[in-house]
Order: sequence, then C-alpha cells, then structure tokens
Amino acid sequence: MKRRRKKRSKPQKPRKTLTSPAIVSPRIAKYYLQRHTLFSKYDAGVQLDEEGWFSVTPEPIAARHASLAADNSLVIDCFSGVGGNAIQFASSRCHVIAIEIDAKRVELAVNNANIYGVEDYIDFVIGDFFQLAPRLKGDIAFLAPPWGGPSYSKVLNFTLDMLKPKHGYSIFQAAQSITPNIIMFLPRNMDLNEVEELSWLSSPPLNLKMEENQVKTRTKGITAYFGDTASALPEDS
Ligand code: MGP
Repeated sequence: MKRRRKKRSKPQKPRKTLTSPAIVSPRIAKYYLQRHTLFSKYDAGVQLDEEGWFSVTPEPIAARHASLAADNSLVIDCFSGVGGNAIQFASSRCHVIAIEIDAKRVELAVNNANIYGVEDYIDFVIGDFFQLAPRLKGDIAFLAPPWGGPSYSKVLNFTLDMLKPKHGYSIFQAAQSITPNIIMFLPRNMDLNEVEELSWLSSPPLNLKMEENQVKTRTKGITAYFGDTASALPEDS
C-alpha cells in the first residue's frame, strides 16, 4: 500500500487590516469608496471598525458643526465613535470630552486623533453617556447617536424612537442636563416635527434651527442646532 505524502501546510498570509480594500465587507464597501470624504487624512493610517465605517460623520459636515463652536468651548461628544466629530471640534480650538462605550473604538479614535495632531485637546472617556451625563457640564453637547445601521434609510419617516441606544427624547434629555446648547446629527429621513418637539421640552422652548448637510450634492443627514448653537448659525441657513 502506497503511503500518502503529507501535504505541506501553506505559508500563512499576513493578516490584513480593515484599511486594506480586500477585507472591506460588502456591507461597507460603499463607505470605503468615500474614505477620503470621511477622513481627508485616511491614507496617513486612519482606522475604523465596521460601525465606524457607516456611522462616522463625513469630515466636511463635522467641520461645519465645529465651525459653529466658539473658540475654547468645552464640547461633550456624547457618542464619539471613531472620533470624526471630536477631531474636528479639537481642530477648531475647542476642548473635547469624547465619550464612547466601546473600548476598542476608543483606541481607534485615539489613533485617529494622533494622526490629526489634536490628541492633546481631547479627553477620551470609556463609559456610558447616560451614567456620565448627570455629572457633566459643558458649553456644547454634541449628539450623533447610532441610527440603527445602514437600514435606517429604508423607512419613509425616521422617528426618534428608532435612535439607539434609547429613545431620542431620553438621549436629548440626558444632553440637556449638560447644557441647553445641543447639536444633534440626524438621518435625512427624520421626522422634523419630532425634532421641533424636542425644543419644547424646555420652558421657554429652546431656540432651534435645522440644516440639511450635503457632500458632493448628496444629502447625508440633517443637523438640529438648539440654544446658543442655533444663534451661531448665519441668518440665511
Ligand atoms: P448612508 O445613507 O448609509 O450612506 O450614510 P450613503 O452612501 O451616504 O447613502 P446612499 O444614498 O448612497 O445609500 C450616510 C451618512 O449618514 C454616513 O456617512 C454617516 O455620516 C451617517 N450615518 C449613517 N448611519 C447608519 C449612521 C448612524 O448609525 N449613526 C450616525 N451618527 N450617523 C450615521
């Protein structure tokens, strides 16, 4: 009887990181194509996880949000993810407390802040926003909470109860304990009547302005500015 030769094991290929196009899953391939809009310094080593790919605020929109903060503002970025908004606020002469519940995502955000050279202006906190909020004060609370993944766009009318990890009213109320000056980045299919109702949670109602945010003529989301952040918007917006 012939003895079979033992197959040689193939040499292991080096593991690819998420920055390599080959490993980008079909779910996030379209966001990978937008990588330089998400982070202009992407090629310098910016890192994202799957959720980061589809939920980070495109850099021109994050820069727009940051441009409305006065110099030296203390900004609480309540769901900071991989750091897109925190980096832009820090680049705009603000100090940022960046809260994120996922420790691995905080590592990515620290890496990304280093690439932009703004790590000294951001305090990264691993924690639950709802637990931390009652102990925090700031000039601006920035809210870009999870919208429930890319399928958010399938509904005609996105409502506040679809936000994660809690109902949008609860998220907004927690932010209000920090400051009435709130910037909230919301889906383009958001029910705007519900956003208006948020301003009535305060007495007297908070000043509110909303704007549509586009990148290369495609609408990516809607920003609601409450309190002093609404007054900071130019009149024609
Ligand atoms: P999109 O609508 O999923 O993709 O996300 P795209 O390619 O713009 O639209 P399409 O018409 O080609 O399908 C658009 C933008 O919305 C993203 O770049 C994010 O800034 C934002 N976004 C999307 N999601 C699912 C989230 C989310 O869960 N949370 C937050 N904060 N932003 C999100």
